[in-house]
Amino acid sequence: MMTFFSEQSFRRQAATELHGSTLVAPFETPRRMEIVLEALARAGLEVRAPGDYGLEPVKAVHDAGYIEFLANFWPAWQAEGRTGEAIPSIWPARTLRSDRIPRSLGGKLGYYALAAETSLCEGTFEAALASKDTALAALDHVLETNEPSFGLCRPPGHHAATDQFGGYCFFNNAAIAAQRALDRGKKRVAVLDVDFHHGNGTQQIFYRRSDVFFASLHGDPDVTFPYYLGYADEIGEGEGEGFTANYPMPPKTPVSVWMQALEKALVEIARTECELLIVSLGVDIFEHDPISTFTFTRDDFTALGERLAKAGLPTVFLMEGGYAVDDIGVNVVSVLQGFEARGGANA
Ligand code: Q9C
Ligand code: ZN
Repeated sequence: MMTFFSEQSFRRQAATELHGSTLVAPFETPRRMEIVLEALARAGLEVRAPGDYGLEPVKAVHDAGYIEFLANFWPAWQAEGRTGEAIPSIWPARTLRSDRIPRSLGGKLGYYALAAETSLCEGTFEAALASKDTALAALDHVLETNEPSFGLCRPPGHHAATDQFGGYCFFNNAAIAAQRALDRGKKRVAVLDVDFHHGNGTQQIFYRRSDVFFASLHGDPDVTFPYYLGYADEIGEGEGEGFTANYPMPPKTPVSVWMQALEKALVEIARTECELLIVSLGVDIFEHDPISTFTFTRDDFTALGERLAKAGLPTVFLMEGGYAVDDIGVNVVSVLQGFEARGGANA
């Protein structure tokens, strides 16, 4: 399987994450990438650098003001003499107005954020660009060869909405890749999100559309981030009704139960006649993940890859979460090797 990664992903080196009542070193650390790269090398998988796809594919999914905000924030913040990382502390919450975008950077920060754990710092925009380029290169490889691919995206993307960052995400890599697949002639694309957290951003971006089917298996938002989206009764709206499917599950859900939900999602993907599968591959469903509560073992990741291969679709895997740093490489490679072992995509 061909894999893609950009060294520019290392340019985000945030020092802080607001975790409970304290600032901690971010769970989403660049070290994650080193561990995955080592595992890819051990598995003999080739890693290529993506080309520069520019901002057009980003504009096809995200709001222009939001992109500009991310592009300009850090220089503007520094020009105000502020040296620390930026953390939002007020939002246009339910009882406030959201039809005005404040001129103040602090005001903009809350307007464009959906959570407070994700600090803005130097290099964040550059890393986010590299991450979407990685996704796009992985997509193009599948479109051009019909063989599967893996985009080692960092930062992750699935929490990023049309005009909001958060949950360690800035640009929605899976959505950007899905949109490009449509623009390059696919009639309908499936995004299957197996990250522990609900893919709220991907869902929001395509909620009223029928050309992308979105399915997410995740920790029940009643007790898990992002809390305010990902319930089973969210099935899409208007044209998009029937093109979103959510499978929330409680803490400690047995893998056998998770696999039954996967079967249901795959039935929907077949029903909706999707021509391409984009897997939002979060390995934070691992039993020892420090911020998650599912129970996957290494062998379960292999079984997941094997099962996805049986879907028989051209497939792009894109990295999302996974914070058990020492195990992230083995877990990712297990999925990819399971997929390949079953002749995934084009045996
Ligand atoms: N401070 C992804 O997996 N909050 N994002 C968790 C730890 C945010 C996860 C609590 C979790 C975001 C891509
Ligand atoms: Zn996650």
